[in-house]
Amino acid sequence: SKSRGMLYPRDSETREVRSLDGMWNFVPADEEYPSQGVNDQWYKDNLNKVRKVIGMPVPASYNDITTKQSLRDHVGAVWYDRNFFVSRLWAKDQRVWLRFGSVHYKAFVWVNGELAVKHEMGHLPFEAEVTHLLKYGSENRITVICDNALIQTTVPQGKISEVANDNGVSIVQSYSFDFFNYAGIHRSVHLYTTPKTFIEEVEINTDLANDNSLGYVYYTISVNGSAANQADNALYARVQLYNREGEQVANATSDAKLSGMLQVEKVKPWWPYLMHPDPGYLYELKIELHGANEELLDIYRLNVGIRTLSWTSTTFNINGKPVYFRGFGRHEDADVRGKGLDYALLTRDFNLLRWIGANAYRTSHYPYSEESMQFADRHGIMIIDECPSVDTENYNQALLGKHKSSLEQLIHRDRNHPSVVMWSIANEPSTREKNADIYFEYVATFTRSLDSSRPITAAISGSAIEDKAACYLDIVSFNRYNGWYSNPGRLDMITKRVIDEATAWYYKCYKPVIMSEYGADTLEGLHLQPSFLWSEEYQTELFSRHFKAFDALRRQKWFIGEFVWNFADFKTAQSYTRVAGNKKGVFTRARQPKAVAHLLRKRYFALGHDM
Ligand code: BDP
Repeated sequence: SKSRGMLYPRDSETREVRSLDGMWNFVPADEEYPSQGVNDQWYKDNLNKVRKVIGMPVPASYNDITTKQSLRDHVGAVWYDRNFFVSRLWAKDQRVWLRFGSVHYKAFVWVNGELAVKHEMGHLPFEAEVTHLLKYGSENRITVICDNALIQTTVPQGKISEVANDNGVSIVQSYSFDFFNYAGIHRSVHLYTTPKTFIEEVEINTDLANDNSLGYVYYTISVNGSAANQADNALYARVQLYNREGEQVANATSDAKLSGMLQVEKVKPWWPYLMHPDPGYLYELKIELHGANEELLDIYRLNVGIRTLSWTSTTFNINGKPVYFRGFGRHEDADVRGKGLDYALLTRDFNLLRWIGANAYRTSHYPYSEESMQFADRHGIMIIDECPSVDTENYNQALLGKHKSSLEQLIHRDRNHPSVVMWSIANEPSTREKNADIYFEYVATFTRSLDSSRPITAAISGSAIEDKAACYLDIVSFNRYNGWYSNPGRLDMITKRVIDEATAWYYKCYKPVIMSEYGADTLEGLHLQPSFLWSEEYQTELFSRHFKAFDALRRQKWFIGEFVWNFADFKTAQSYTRVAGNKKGVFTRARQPKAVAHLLRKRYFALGHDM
C-alpha cells in the first residue's frame, strides 16, 4: 500500500495534537490459538471483560517489562487497549487522525470496535482518519493487535517452527539477524486534527549558489479535502522562511500547483558537526494554505536545512566539500524499554555522539524514530538511513514487494531531513546467491526513482570476489570483523587485511568505499594484559590496528568513512556467543564509556578538525 500524508504531527493555529501515550491494558494471545481474539471479536468491548489484563506502558517494547519468560519470548499476537475521552469541542468542522509512530511488526487497530487501520512493517509510521469512528463528547476505546511473527516473506525474514518440549510442543521464532526481536507499540500514539481541506504532503529540496552564500528552497505541497477538488486556481500557499532568531528571511506565494521556490540571501547552510562552527543550522518553513477569497485553511511548519549533496566515483560532498564519515552502527535498544522511544535516552545518546566527536551513524538495521531524525538534523549528525532488510536471502517476488514497500515508506517519511545523506537498502544480504544481482539492481533502481538526490549504499559482508550486488550501489560499504570472527586474537592480522579489502572493493566497482562495521565484543571491566579476546585492552588494540589501516587508506581519496560496530551494547537472541547480548559497544548499555571510547574520541576530534 502506498503511504500518503505522514507529516509528523505538529500543532499549529489550525491543528491540535493529543498524545495517547501512557498506560494501556495488555494481554497476549494464546500461542496455540492466535486467532481466538479476532474470532471472538475482543475488540468489541474492553479487553478486561474477556481476559485478565495487565498494565503496559506505551511507548515501549513489552518483552522486558514483566518477569515472565513467556512474555519475553512470546510469538504472535498481543492485544492492547485503552479508553479516552474526545471533547465535544472536537465535533466541529474538521478531521481527526490517529497516528502510530511504529508498531512492531504487524498491527490491526480498531476504534470503538470498528477496524480503523492495518499496517505491516515495524519501525515505520501509519495513520488513518478516524473522524467518523469517534464519539464526540464521550468516551472512546482503541484496541490494537500487535503481531511479532517474522516469516520468509517479511522484512526482515525469520522462521517459525513447532518444537517438542517437556510438556508437548512450543512455537518458536528464529531469525539470523543479531538483535532481539523486540515488539510492541514502540513509538508514540497521537490523535491530531486537521481542517477539512489540509496540507497533506510537503516535499522540500534545497540548493546553494554563489559560493554557498545564496540558498534555494524548493517546495511542493499536496492538499487533500473537498476544497482541493475545486477549480485549479482556487488554492494557493503562502510560504515563509524564518531563521533561528525568528526573523523572516524569505517569503513567496506558490503557483497554482502549490509549488515554488524561496531564495535566501546570506544563507546559513546545514553543515555536519565539526565541519563548521555552527553545525545543524535549521530554518523554519511556515506554510499557509489559502482557499478562494484568501480564506486561511491550514498552517503547517517544518524545519529545513539548506544543503547540497553530490558524489563521484571517489568522493561524497556536502555543500561542495568532501566528507569523511566517522561514526557508528547503532541500535534502538535499552534496558527495560527495549526499542521504546525515550527522550531521556535519545538526549543522552546525542550528548555522547557530540562528546566523542562522531559526525554520522547508520540506522542499522531498520528506520529509527522520527524524533531521533529531528535530533540528528539539529545536531548536524549525518544519517545513513537503512530500511529493515537485514540478512536477506532466498530472493522471491513477494519479498521484493515488501522490500520495495519498506523503502517507499522510509523515503516518504524521511526525505525532508537534511541529516539523511544516504539510503542503505540492506545489511549483509546474501549477495553471492542466485538472483542477488537482478534483485539488487531492481531495488537500487527503484530507490533512485523515488529519490535521486541521495546516493545509495548497502552494508555488504560477502567477499568482493563473490559479490554480485555491490556495483549497483553508489557507495560501497563493507562489514568485516578482522581480529574477531576472522582470525580471533590475531591483532597482527588486521591492518593489511582492511587495506586490501577496501582496495579490492574500489577496484571492483570504482565507487567510494566505507568500512561500515568493525569491532570486538568487550566485557566492561574485564582487563587482561597482554590483551585477550573480550577484554577492554583487546578492543582498544583492535581499534588502533584499524585506525592504522584507515589512515593509510585515507591517502586514497576514495576511502570516505569508518563506522564502529557498535555505539552501545545491545540485547540479542540467546546464544552461546553472546553474553546477555552483543557487547561490541564503545559504550555500555547504560551509556557509560568503555576504555576504547577515550581513544576513539581523540581520533574522531582530530579527524573533525582536519576538515
Ligand atoms: C554483523 C552484523 C551485525 C552484528 C555484527 C556482530 O551486521 O548486525 O551484530 O555482525 O556479529 O555481521 O557483532
